[in-house]
Amino acid sequence: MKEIIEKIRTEALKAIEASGDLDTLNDIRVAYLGKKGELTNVLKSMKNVAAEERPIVGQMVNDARTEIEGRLEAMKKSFAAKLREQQLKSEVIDVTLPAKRRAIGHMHPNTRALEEIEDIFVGMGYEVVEGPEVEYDYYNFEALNIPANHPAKDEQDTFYITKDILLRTQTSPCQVRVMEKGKLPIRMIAPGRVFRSDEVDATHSPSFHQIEGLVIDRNITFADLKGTLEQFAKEMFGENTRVKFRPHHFPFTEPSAEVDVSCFKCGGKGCRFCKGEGWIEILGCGMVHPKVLRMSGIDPEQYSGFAFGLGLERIALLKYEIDDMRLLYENDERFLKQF
Ligand code: 2NL
Repeated sequence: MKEIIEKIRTEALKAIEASGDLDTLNDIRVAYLGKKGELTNVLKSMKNVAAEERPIVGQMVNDARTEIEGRLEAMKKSFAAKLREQQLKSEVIDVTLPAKRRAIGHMHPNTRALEEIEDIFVGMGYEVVEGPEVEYDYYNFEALNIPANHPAKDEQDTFYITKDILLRTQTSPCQVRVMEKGKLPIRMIAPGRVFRSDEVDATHSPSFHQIEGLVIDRNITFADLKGTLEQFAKEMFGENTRVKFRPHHFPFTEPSAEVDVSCFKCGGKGCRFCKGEGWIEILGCGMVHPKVLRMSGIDPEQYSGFAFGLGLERIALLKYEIDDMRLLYENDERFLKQF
């Protein structure tokens, strides 16, 4: 009997030393110490042992059991320690590594140009007024003296929604709505998105932005228009900027003009930037046509006014020296962050 117990003890201890993981340790516990385990079986066969031997055998079984349990526990602890060590190694975090940079939003060149232009006109006492992008044909064309057969009304240039409703092709409808209200004098700019059925290229897009200006009061003359736009050009492009008014035609103004500024790169000598011209076109303008005033309920005998319109993208491209309008619509962060 003693030999059997001794054999079980050495076998169990050998198995424990040879085991490689917690599962095997558990199997060993069941095989030797479990209800049907080998040591337990020894106790069950005590009846075959002589009575005076029983305490000694019992003591041996208990000692073997205690020893095996001790080794199992020690082994378990060493496995847990090894596992922890592995985890610490594999999950190590280098807290000195630089953090990942999160891309944050950036001011768009259009917004920057818009805010500069707004600041200049607000500084001259103008109000900023916005209006709907979906408009009546009346406000977009009729009220601006653009008759039904005018080429600007061509369906190829305008996005019509119904016969009478369209996407505005300019922000003038916003100004017409203000004139209709009849509160005079008016000193306003109308910035906003406009739409034209254009193919996309370096200088065209079906959706772009315009800023129109309108001043109506008694005794407003072309001199007021010239002075205002000259002041604007100097504030926008630098105090040495000169302006040139070239006669032009718009249905809603009479007389009308296009305005060039002296090239702010070469000062007017002619360079690559102004294509050797020395001048760069920036806007169109004129004295509000008497018919336009009358249609909106303003008496052209009492009041006169001037108006102008400029393309925001065009100004942004010029001012920030961007050579392709498409860059303004892609919102590539690598492009935007340069402004
Ligand atoms: C251009 C020219 C212009 C206007 C817009 C206007 C508005 C009213 C009455 C009269 Cl309510 N005129 N706007 C006047 C002259 C020119 O825009 O080349 N825009 C891109």
